[in-house]
Amino acid sequence: MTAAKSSKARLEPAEVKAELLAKYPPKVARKRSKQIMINEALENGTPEITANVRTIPGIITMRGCTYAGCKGVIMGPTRDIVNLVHGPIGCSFYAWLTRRNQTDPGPEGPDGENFMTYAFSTDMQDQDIIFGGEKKLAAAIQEAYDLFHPKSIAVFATCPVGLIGDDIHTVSRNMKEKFGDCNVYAFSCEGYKGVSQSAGHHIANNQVFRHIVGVDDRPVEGKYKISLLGEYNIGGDGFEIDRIFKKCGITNIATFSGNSTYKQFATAHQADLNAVMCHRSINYVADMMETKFGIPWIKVNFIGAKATAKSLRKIAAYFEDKELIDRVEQVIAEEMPEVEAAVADILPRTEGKTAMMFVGGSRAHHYQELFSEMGMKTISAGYEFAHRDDYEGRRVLPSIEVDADSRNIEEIEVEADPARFKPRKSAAAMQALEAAGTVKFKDYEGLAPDMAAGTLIIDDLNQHEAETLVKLMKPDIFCAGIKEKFSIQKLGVPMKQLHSYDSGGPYAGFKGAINFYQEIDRLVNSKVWSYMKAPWQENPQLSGAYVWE
Ligand code: CFM
Repeated sequence: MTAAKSSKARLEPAEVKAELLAKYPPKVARKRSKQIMINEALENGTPEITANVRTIPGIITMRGCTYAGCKGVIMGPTRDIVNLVHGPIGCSFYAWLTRRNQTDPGPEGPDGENFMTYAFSTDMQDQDIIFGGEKKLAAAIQEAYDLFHPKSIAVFATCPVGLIGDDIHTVSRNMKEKFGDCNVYAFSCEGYKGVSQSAGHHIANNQVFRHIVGVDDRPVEGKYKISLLGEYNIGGDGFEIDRIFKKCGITNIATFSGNSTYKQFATAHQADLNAVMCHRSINYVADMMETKFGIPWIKVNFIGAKATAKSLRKIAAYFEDKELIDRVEQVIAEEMPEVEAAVADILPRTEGKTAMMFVGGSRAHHYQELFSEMGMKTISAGYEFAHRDDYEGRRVLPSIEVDADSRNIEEIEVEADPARFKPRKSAAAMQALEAAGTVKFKDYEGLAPDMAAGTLIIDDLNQHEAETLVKLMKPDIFCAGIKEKFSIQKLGVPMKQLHSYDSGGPYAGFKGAINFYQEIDRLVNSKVWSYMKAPWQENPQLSGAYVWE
């Protein structure tokens, strides 16, 4: 690349793609090429992207592991389940409260059950690896039970547990029977089980569905009962969404799993609608609940003020109740003026600026709503571990190849519950709602159709490509996670973590949108990172180039 070419105005997307691949050996370049897509609107959708495949060894991926997806993401935010990690202490320590998922002490007050601040681990040692760790696990479950008398204990397997073959499920079942008043179950979520944390989501979904959802039939009161699936209360997002639901008169029985409790999951089968926010992490539970209990699901998004209004309207339209429809309109009318005033304030400083976001399996899509409200364009985005349908829409599901890595993850066979299956709406009523265009069931369009033609969509971005991309396209802001943060800032570009939010939040809902506008305005208009000059830029210690083959 020559210096003259580094101006973002002159680089075509195909040239950027070629630059990203230029340093790879040919075989690696061929593989990566299929995960880098130049977006365009085709007659029947968008181009096909390769996703949810193994990262090529040697590449520094942004991804996490299966254990992270199960223990950290899905089960981490529930406050009154003891999460006991069977494995070496590091797996527990590094999964401990780094995601900024918040919780509310709940009706029991600040002394109520909240185990999130503890790191429970069996602290496996060499001798456990050699002689087996089942006895140690049983003792740890017993110790947690004696100390806290929790309603539930969840056991998580880390890599060595799978390698030595400890039977964590039998140990858990035996302890559950022994206690009688504590639900104990285990997750075979060894880090290596899948190609990313996505496999961990699936494993967690299966066990939550099998062991918790529907175990409590005590009735939950409420006129419009929903559950919110795939919202994890990072930076208090769930608090803001719950505030809005409450104002609308909507009862949120359970959030999976931000700010949640065991009882919420146990009673979630009583909802009349499942609203799915992060589809990637929780779609399995939504599908299984529909089959077993007859609860339909719709896709929602509470990231972005307009998206929030749209999602509320969808929920109201589903219930087909004038009182709720009017109430939702009233809430939107009350909330929007403050949002509009905030947009008017920041727009002159943010309009026309560019953003890139590479996050997980849904936020790289959802956050584009907030940026477009600020007049900012997303020039490149992608997921770490999403599947093709998250890019291209649910309609591609039948054409996704199931490879050995995916086949490795259990698919539960679910049937309608003989006593409790109750279709919430007739097939005709659901069709009528879809025909009216207000509600679409079990559907989502994916990230690609929402992005402009000529933008770059990149799956499983890595360290090398992130740096190259930023150097070539010079976005005004780059959004990703802690592993990317400092290398991007060293390139002189502001960086915002969209996993933990660094600090601050909420960014969901109406009040969250205002917080986000102000934070991004501050970041894209601060010049501080452009003053950065790394010492090696002036005084290089090494010179030369890599030569392949
Ligand atoms: Fe769903 Fe998430 Fe995400 Fe995710 Fe995650 Fe997360 Fe994420 Mo980090 S559940 S897929 S596994 S929205 S922890 S709250 S921010 S990568 S985009």
